[in-house]
Amino acid sequence: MNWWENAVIYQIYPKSFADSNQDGIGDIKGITKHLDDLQALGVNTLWLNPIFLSPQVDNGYDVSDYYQIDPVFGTMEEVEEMIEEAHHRNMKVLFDLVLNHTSSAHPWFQAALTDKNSPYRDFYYFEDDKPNNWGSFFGGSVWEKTDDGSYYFHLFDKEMPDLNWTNPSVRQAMVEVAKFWAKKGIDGFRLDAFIHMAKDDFSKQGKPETQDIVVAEEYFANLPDVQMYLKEFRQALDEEFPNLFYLGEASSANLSLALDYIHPNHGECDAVVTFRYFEEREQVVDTRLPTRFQPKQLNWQHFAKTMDEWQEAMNDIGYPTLYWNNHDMARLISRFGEEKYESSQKALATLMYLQKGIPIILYGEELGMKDWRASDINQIPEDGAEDFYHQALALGYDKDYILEMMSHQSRNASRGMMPWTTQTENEWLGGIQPCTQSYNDQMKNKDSMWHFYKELLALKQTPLFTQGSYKRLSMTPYAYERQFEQEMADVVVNLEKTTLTFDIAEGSKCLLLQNGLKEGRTITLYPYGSVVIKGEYYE
Ligand code: TEU
Ligand code: CA
Repeated sequence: MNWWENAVIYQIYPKSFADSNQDGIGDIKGITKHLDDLQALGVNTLWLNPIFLSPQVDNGYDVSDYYQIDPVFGTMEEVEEMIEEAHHRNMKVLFDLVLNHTSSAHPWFQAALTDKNSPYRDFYYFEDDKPNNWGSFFGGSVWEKTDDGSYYFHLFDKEMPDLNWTNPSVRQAMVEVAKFWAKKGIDGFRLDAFIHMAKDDFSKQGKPETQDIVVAEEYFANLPDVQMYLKEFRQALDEEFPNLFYLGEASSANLSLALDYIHPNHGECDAVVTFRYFEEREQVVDTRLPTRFQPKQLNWQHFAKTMDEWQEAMNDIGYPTLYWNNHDMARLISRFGEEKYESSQKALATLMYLQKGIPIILYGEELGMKDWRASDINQIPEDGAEDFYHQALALGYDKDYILEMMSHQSRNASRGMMPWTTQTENEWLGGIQPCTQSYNDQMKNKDSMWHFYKELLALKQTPLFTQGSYKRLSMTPYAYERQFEQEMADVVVNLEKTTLTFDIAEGSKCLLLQNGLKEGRTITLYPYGSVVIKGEYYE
């Protein structure tokens, strides 16, 4: 069995996790200091968002040197110490590897930019004329004009030029980066935006009938060559580092592509993170305002159906990833069930993490952390934010109301400072972290979210809930069965506004009951109640 089949991953956004030197920004030493706390929670794998040298245009996803630690986070020695200390506690460490692009400050790009004959020119995509109308994920064209009149390609910010993976030297250079970190003891990589590594022919237009800029994903997401690059990348590492775990970020991959990416015979990723579970519905509060910064809600029916399809399809092949939150989306708890937020979060965690798959918990989720909130419009740098704000003010909305509404839709929504103590400083981000019960307070309270997560994760790490097969029992209530050898368990979660009752079989036992009541064999589940029942399996 591969070690990662039992992984319970904890995602750390380093800037917001723990600040050891009081400069207002989280750092490596802060992480090392809290390893015991994470071990006590029951997580066994850490994934850190990028910590490499970076101008921080996109919070570290713009790397200017893959071999150096950004001084804001600390030193190489501190990173080595963190890895060692994690390993002492039987915890694995995953780094975030940005393969698709570098920072424009990277020496490769600087060489490419200043000298057309430099061998690094071909590390990126340069064109004499603007070849198409493709749009960048961060707004505007993917093509940026340089001083000499040529254009270079960027899918994200203009300060994040895309690497040209058709160039063997690029592929080799990235293998070297991965080897360097594997030698430092890293246990695997989260492959950032890998689905974009291959691009289609630049002569194709987004929507041929228009000259408008179009985010034409069909030309730069999930193209077949992506799989070729992945295989080659992994093969180059496999011999020397056979136990590395590859967690691919495959945001827009559908189920069939995801199966391709993770199939054990393909030698690509071991698991992928898809964004497809979560379809959002707009909850427009005012039609006079653009929808971009207005509330969105999860489409539950879509979620329940999609999740079931992924669970079923991967049952015999591999492991889906299980998560509610990451740094690119608002925290679930601020999008759902806010009024009953404590019991709804417990119910949702039970539902999600006891399914088959690898849990990925975003730091602070175990404390019930809510979305960060801007206190000034200049803390929301997204395109169109200023306009929206002034339009809403002109319509008579209150400043705080507007900022709160907008914050949930900002890229920084889930990136607030971890509330270790009652003080939650947020210097790098500004704004405030709405006060959930702090870590310290939750330690003293046996009914706290933290204690609930600890219990849940302990359950998760038994073979029944890691290796067991999955079968959906019903969509409403959300109920499924896990089975492993002679053991089986049913997980039943009530997301309805009404109370449900049902009887459990003779001889079965209640492993976890939350927001419900057991009288004899009858279980009553209140809204957002959940129960885990363990029985024996008979064929
Ligand atoms: O995000 C990538 C990402 O979500 C896109 O690739 C996605 O496929 C696209 O928006 C289409 O839906 C990662 C990081 O998680 C994010 O924080 C970075 O900003 C980004 O890559 C660039 O490195
Ligand atoms: Ca610091």
